[in-house]
Amino acid sequence: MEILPRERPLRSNGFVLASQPERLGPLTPTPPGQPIEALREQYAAQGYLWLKELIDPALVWEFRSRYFAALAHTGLLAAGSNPRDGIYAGGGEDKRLVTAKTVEIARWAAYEALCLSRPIVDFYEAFFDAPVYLHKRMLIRFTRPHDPACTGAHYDLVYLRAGTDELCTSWIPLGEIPVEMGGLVYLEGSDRWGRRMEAEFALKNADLSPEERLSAYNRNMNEGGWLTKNLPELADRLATRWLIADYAAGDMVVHSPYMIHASTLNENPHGVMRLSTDIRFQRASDTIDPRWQNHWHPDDEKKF
Ligand SMILES: O=C(O)CCC(=O)C(=O)O
Repeated sequence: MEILPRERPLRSNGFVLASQPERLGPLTPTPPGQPIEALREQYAAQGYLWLKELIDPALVWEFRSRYFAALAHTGLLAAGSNPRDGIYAGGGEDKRLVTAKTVEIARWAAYEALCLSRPIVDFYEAFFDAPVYLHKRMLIRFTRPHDPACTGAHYDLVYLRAGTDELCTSWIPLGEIPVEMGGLVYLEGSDRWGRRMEAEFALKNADLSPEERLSAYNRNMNEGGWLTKNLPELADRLATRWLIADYAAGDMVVHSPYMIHASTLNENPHGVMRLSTDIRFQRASDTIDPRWQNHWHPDDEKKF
């Protein structure tokens, strides 16, 4: 993917991502059919794998249709639009109904079945060389166009400190998510910095109570466990690039719990909502963070 000068600069939480080549670059795709040893090496070197064409796109589109159809009664979708397209009505949805329905969807067997579809489980069993566990707390997010709140820069272990660090997040686009629709962006080389930061936090947290030491919100962390919302400043400070991608239905990105990532603004001009899920896998025999052993609920953030 060539990073051409952009007509509209990428934005995140009100900050503009610098577009010069030393601060913005392409995420490296991994084509299908690579031997597992090569995938492990690439993951260790990059902190992520962008697995192309892993999942049957028809399954992904079917789930996207079902997801938005289930939310149609809330007023979220543009009148007369096809749920598969996920076109935002532009406002006026009943937020209470939206929350109730998304809590229900997080418990759907059909959602879990998608997350446990054969190619995903096969990949992880080969990658970990062991039977795997899917964390029960699975997140599925839709992003309204021009919603200014984007995911801030963070690494996932901040929320998962009570279990093994040998775990992976799968970030799965549920539909097409071109750069302009605000998919995940990854900070190049940041698995290394994430490990260093976590070691520093561990030292700073040493005198806290065991419960507080695990907390993403303790006095040594920023609000919400995020490192910052200022993505351009972080890339400058670490002299590195944000890596961007046009994600397709059927892709799955696997990232390490130390890899720093964030999201950008969904600027789709036709009102198309971004839909994605992020789920976590580890060896079934390793310690599991108990806070992740229940279905997602909007109030469960308090546990972290
Ligand atoms: O989808 C997003 O905006 C955030 C996802 C995320 O933080 C993750 O996959 O760990």
